[in-house]
Amino acid sequence: MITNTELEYKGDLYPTKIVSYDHEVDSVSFYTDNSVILKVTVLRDSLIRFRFTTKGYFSNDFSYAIDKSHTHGYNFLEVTDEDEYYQIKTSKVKCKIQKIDMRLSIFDLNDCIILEDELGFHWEESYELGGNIVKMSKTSKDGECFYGLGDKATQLNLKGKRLENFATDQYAFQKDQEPLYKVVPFYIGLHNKKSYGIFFDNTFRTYFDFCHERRNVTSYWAEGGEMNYYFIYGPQMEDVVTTYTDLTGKPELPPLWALGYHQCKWSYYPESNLKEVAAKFRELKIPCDALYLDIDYMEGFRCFTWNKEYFPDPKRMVAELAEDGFKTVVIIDPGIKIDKEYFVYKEALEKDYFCKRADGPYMKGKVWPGECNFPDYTNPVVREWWAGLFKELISDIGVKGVWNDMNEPAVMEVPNKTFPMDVRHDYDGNPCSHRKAHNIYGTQMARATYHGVKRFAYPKRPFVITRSAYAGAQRYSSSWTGDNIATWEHLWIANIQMQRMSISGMGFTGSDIGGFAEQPSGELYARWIQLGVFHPFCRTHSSGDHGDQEPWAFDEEVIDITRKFVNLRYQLLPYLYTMFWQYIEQGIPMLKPLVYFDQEDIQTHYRNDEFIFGNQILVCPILEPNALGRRMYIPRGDWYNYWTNEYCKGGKEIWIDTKFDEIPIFVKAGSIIPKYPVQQYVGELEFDELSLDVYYKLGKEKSVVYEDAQDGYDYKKGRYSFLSFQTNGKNNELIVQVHKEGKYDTQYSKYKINLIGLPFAIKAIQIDNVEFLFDRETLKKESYLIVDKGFTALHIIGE
Ligand code: MIG
Repeated sequence: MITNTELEYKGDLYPTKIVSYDHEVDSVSFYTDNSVILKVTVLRDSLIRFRFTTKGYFSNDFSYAIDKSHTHGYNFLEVTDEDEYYQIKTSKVKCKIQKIDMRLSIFDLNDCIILEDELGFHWEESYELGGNIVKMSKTSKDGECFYGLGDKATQLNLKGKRLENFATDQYAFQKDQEPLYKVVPFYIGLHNKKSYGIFFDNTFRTYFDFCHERRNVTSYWAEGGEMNYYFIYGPQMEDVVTTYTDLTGKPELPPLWALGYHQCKWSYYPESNLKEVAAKFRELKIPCDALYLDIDYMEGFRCFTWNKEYFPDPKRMVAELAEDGFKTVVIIDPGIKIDKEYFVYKEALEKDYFCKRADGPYMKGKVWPGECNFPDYTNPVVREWWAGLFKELISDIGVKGVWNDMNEPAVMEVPNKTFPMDVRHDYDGNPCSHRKAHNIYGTQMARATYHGVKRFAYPKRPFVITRSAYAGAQRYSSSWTGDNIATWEHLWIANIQMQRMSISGMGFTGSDIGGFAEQPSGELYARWIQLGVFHPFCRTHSSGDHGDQEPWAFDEEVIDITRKFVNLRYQLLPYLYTMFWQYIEQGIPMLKPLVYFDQEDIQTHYRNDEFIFGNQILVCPILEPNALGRRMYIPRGDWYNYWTNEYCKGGKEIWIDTKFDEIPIFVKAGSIIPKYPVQQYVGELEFDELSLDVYYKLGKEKSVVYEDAQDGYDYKKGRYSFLSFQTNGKNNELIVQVHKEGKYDTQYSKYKINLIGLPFAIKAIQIDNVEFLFDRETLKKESYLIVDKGFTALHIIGE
């Protein structure tokens, strides 16, 4: 482990003078006389890879994180040899590499400095283990802020922090605790109103220091592997995040039910208990789409088996739940019980699929089933075998989703909580020790699980959730933030973690609502549900050992609040689904911290609590007990209070009163928010109207609505419906224009248009230039219109 003095370490080595370079297509390589090579690859005008070796040659280029289908190609590339430096210029940036010491700096085309080496690349040789500890330091600019890095339990702006990336089962983690379950070595820097990103694609244990050790220095280093990082230029944070997400990949659309409300506990058993939970949801009319089986459903915690005493006929049970609209999701852990009678163990042993120690014996560790061996998911043959194991669960029994836990990997009763570092891994044909494979083990497990579930769920879409993840895991799986605690502080943490995951490419994430460890008060649970319905993944989960955490474990008021907010989530499903579609298509984060929303407003740089849900809804949770309201920052622009429809001008901090059954929610003026009727589960109702909440604004605004069959793959063949709306508000007129794309015909035939904030009384309405007859009195009272969906222009004309 490296301590505070890493940058001053006397034994550090540095590149010497550059003695030659060559340029081949998109790559320029620079050679020093001490065998360092820097290979600069221009993937896009604003995406440049920097890869260093100290050996005089590069080892095989392999990454689990990079999505092979990411788009690359640049418009312009020019390499020039100046007196003191080489310059690589694209249509977005200039990169200068100093001849004397290989230090580099990057400028935009107006010569504004974006990123600059301090010591730059340096390294420490590691005699014991071989290879290098690779290090990088950059100077930090005045007022520079830092964001990203996945699920860190600390302030959104990482300035002043040192963070560690080493996937760890961190039960009941605390604020600022490091490291946690996931590893996303990607950060965003922001200074002079310009954003850039750094993705340090190195799976060894990594550290990031954002002006913690030294005020003007940002550094990052790894305990092994290569100094291999990608620089992404913005200048908008959106450009950085979407480019990063494109590079490391996007998921496919989840089935819509996966965006519903999920209920989990450790554990629901036996069958009658699970059925009671299901019945209670329907009785109380709290929508719910998925129920989870934690480890007790298995026979002695053996994966792919069932405890027949608790669940005598899983297939029948799963089918009965399905009839009532519930999908069943089951947990699967990586530890395979050492048991000669157990088919999974026998097969893996026979085929030699388990991880081995350096000297040959299988890696043995204790987890829930007792002594276990662990499949080497970094071996493609093992992944294929693992995928095949899901046949019975998915095809025969009808389970709809799989939950991968303990895949950091977690091992019990050992001080480092995981495998010893000498364990060997295939690493897809690049054999290595656990030092290198540790951080991606969980992702490779989730990947294998995803392929299995997908294969057997076909033609439906798979659903997978994982606890551990490395950058790129979003291609395969959703995730949750692990074992949090039922405290107000953890509600604060969850809010930030989800925003951070969202801008770190891994948007389909949620926290254990109410807290996993310990018992939430009704008030805390209510406040958590009020936030949780705005997280892409929305699940209540608890350890179950200190009382119940279903909504009805609390009093009537909390039950009503839960229903009200889960109902709201179900109404907003088309909005949420559209967010998801923008995420999978364009890499746009589903949750946007205020700094992402408006980086030019420095008021946003240190905000933590408020965020934008999708593009148009501003949400701010209540994070304290007994709150009668709170202070919050309304970002620049025009907003409406969701509850009162009152107009609110942004760009200021305000106090807002709230009731216990509300949290501050604002809608951007000009928006059109689509809503479905409340359903108890996705697909319960057939309905003939899509509600459109139209918020008047003086001027123009765009809104979009993506829909499809809600499951299956027809959307990839063009069977989707994409509506783009443009609102244009004038002093005495509101125009709504619609453009439709796609071959999917939605089930409804009408829009119910709710007019909000009109500054005038309506005199006339025209649809596609034809006078539309309406009942003045009802319109005045209800302020909505029912209109056939086929129109292209709606004119609302004032008195
Ligand atoms: O050692 O499966 O984070 O969600 O309920 C605990 C039991 C193992 C940890 C997971 C949690 C799950 C629990 N698991």
